[in-house]
Amino acid sequence: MNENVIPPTGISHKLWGADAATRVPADASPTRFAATNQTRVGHDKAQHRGEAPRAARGARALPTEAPERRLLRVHRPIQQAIVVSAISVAVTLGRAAEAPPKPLFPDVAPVCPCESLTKVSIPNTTIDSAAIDPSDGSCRVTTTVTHPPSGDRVKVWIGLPVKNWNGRFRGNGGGGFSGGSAGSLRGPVAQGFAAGATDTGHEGGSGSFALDVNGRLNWQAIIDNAYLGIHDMTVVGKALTQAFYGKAPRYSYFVGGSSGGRQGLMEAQRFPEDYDGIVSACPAINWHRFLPADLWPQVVMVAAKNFVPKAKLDAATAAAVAACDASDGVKDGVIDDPSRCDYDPKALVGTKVGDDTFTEADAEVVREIWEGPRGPDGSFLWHGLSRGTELFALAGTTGSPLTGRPFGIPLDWFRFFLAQDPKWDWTSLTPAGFELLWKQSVEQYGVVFGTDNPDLTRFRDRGGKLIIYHGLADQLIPADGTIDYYKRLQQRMGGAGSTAQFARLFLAPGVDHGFRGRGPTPTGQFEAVIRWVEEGKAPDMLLGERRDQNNKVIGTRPLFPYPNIAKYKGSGSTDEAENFVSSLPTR
Ligand SMILES: [Ca+2]
Repeated sequence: MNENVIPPTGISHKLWGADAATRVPADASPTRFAATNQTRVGHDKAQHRGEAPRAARGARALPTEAPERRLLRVHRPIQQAIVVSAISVAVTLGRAAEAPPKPLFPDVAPVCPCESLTKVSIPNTTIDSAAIDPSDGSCRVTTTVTHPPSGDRVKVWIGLPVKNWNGRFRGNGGGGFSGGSAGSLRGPVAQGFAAGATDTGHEGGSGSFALDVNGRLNWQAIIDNAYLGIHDMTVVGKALTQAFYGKAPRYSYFVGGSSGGRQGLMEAQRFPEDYDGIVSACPAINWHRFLPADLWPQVVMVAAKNFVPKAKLDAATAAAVAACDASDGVKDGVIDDPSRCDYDPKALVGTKVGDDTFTEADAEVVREIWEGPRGPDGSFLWHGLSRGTELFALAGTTGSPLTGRPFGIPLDWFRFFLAQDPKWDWTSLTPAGFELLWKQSVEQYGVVFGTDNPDLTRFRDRGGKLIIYHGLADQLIPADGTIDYYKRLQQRMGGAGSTAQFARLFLAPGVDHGFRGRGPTPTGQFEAVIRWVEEGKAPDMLLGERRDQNNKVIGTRPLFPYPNIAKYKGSGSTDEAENFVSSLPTR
């Protein structure tokens, strides 16, 4: 990572990073775009080695699940220096009781020594090394892919189990600007998958790769990161799998969250032959729109000359939850459907927040953050953060007197992709200037980075299956953008029924970008997509779990395919899934 381009804000670029830890509950769970609250300081050497950050390493985990769990890490309002970060998704392979997927080929064994894979010929690809990893006995291959005449270098890491290959390939996604990490292979390889990951052409999580040494846009690097690197990884991974076992993988899966979720959907849209099943968590789709929108809270505070402290933001979130919690029939600290909550922050004006008093100006800032980016004429640009969602990740502040501290990834987007000036001063941004740059983002990068094409005809026609899931209290990527995309998918692919034959969306109330929070965290997504692909059994429900600090399950709730919601039957514990039924929301 080029330290010179780290924003002075202290915000970690690892945010959506592949290396970011996923803190998935002990034996369950999902993939995510990890949001780690990390400072630059805490962002230790282990991450550069592709390992989980310190906090994640301390988490309890089954050996085979550890890397999966690392994936996600959710933002937790902690101290100031905290930044929400990453998002690397990983779908966990499941609870302790659930065995790894059964082998598809009996008695399969490598047909050549690991080291001999250096002789495999793949177009435009150099095999840098192939050797047994002493830590787990798997065959690890590192390769570099290029795209002549460009001199780009896309690093690809492949892990191949020497014993007990299950006959499948699994591609693993990254987070933020990071394409992925070698460390993400460990869990899937332990589960018997041939697995791949890639740096998508640049190291680290900074967006500085967008500019070449002359300060001009480096389109090859941008394209490698936006879509080509993941496809390269997939091609190389399948070729090496074939060479090592003498058989192609029977099925291939992609798992990712946040940027990884975007990568999964990108594959379905651009390279539908690559994967049979895709699990896409809190996907960073609509990248060209939501990412610049992530700077909006700072633009609002600058324009208002009113940087709102975290305590007031938290007070507004808590007040919204208190006002709207019970409207879904269960008072549990979770707003099941934030779109039905219209709590007005003006109700807080005059109340004490610590030694401070909530003002009209504070209420207006919160209102504009909830509303989302608007042009100076009031025109809709993008969705805002939902009521009940933690606001500090994007409306971060620091210092005394308070000043804004933007989230690093959107800041990099403005600096390197839009203003194309590493020294660009975000504090100079007016609402009118914001609209201009937002529109530039849409026009200049929509086709490359947007990943919002709803035409999945080719993916569907070859039997592809897709599970998307998103937390409704996502503090970095509003779930409304994913809902928009899914609705467009339904329209394009023949309606709700036809779409549900191959693509389903599950929304998780009250959970954030790291799949933490008061709400139920989805579990079993990866098993579900495998079952869907290989046995034709579509997932009618994902089990959501809530865990305490000791990782003990303290509540379960069913999650049904969108637009269905879980409705309380009216009797029995609201912490038990069996007391909820699938229902269509009434409006
Ligand atoms: Ca509730």
